[in-house]
Amino acid sequence: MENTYLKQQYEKFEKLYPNEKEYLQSIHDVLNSIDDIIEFHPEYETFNVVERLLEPERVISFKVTWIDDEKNVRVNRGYRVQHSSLIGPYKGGLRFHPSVNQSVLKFLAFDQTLKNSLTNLPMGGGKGGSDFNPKGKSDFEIMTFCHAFMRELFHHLGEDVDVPAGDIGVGQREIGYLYGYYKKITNQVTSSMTGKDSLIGGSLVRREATGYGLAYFVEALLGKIKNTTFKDKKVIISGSGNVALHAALKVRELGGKVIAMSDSSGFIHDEEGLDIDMIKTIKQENRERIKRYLDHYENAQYKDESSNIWTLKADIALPCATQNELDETAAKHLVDNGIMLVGEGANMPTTSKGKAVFKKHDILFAPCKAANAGGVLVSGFEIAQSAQFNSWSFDTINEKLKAMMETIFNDIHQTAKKYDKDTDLQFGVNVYSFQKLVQAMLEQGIV
Ligand code: NDP
Ligand code: 2IT
Repeated sequence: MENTYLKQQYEKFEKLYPNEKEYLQSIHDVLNSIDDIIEFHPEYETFNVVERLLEPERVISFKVTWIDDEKNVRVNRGYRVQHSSLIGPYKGGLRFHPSVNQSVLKFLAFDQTLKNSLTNLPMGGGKGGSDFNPKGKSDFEIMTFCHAFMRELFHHLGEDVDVPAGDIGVGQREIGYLYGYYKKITNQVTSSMTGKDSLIGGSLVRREATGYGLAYFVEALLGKIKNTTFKDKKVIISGSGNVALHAALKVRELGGKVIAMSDSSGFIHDEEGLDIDMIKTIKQENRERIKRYLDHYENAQYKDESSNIWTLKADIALPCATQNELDETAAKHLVDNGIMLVGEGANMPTTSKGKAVFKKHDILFAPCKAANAGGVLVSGFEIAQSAQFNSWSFDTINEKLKAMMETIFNDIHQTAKKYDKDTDLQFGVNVYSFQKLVQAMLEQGIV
């Protein structure tokens, strides 16, 4: 970063939030891109847009008290970061994972604000969650916790205020419990949460949207830049949750071969291609470890260390588990093994040094804010359908999703080209979304 104003701002945030390393990482990533265009925009400093955009509008933290199956009284921390309402109500998922803290949620909320601006729907950005660990909890405990969490969070929600959805550890089951309780205590049936089952007012394709959207984005990138497709490409996908599974299903449909997938304990590998339906049954329906795949396929291999998935040889890598899961060493392994493209399904899965390796070696890179925007896009469709008192068909939504992922690709690619950055989509996504938000900010004066 060269620009003095940007450097001062970054240093200010470093001093203010020295322990929030994920948040600092995500803002550094964006400021680095803005550094290349700020000379054309003196108004950024005049109106101090950087500090105004980086600082969340509101950070809410609360205590969640609940009772487990053994009648122990348990306490967890709950949060909602309402980052920006510049272009609409706060919108973004809830994460239940022991690693959740304010830094993680601030980075996620900041990135969500930029991501949501790509969708052309009126959605601001937010993120929330808890350090509650859903692993090993009974269904009753999950429901009890969701109710206790919502007992605090409901004060801050509303269809025109803040509309949460799912993220790690929060899927359709948890959204059902959260939404049911919200409805009970507010006596309102509104689109105050997305990701619901279609039976209770949710949208078709929301479950599939992030993974499918990632595959559509990568397919657009492959076609436009390399004149090729997923067909016959070997693909590694980390994670085996909502995003990873639906990415795998769509990659398979598009003719690619998924040779490895993981969970937080380890990864499975089969050069002949994995049975994605079996993984779905194991992980989604039975909520078991991915290792159980070996019970059904003796020829597959299982290794304990999930990060070693990146030592495999493949054409395409899709990190779909969590932040900073793909570091410099992993990136070097992928490059040495001839990787052609990396597409980020998770939020910030590649470390800054990992990204630098891919850039140095001209590896095609689909950055998360764009590549995983399909989930929140279909959340936006869910809000639209509720407002219309209507529901759209699977095919209609799927086609809209595909078309919008292609539009997002074009928008950020054009931005990169405009500034002679060729295929640097990391630059393209940061600059495109930042400029949009600054415009929205300046429209509204100093508020
Ligand atoms: P899920 O909870 O459904 O799945 C998460 C997967 O990642 C699981 O396989 C889990 O393994 C693995 N995982 C989680 N934490 C770690 C860790 N610390 N180390 C290794 N593996 C880990 O979550 P989603 O699929 O919804 O989310 C995955 C990523 O995609 C996240 O970064 C999320 O923010 C992002 N995302 C999600 C969207 C959505 O609509 N759901 C939208 C856009 C982005 P295990 O089973 O062992 O826990
Ligand atoms: O990171 C994300 O985009 C999500 N977890 C989905 C957010 C949403 O509101 O659907």
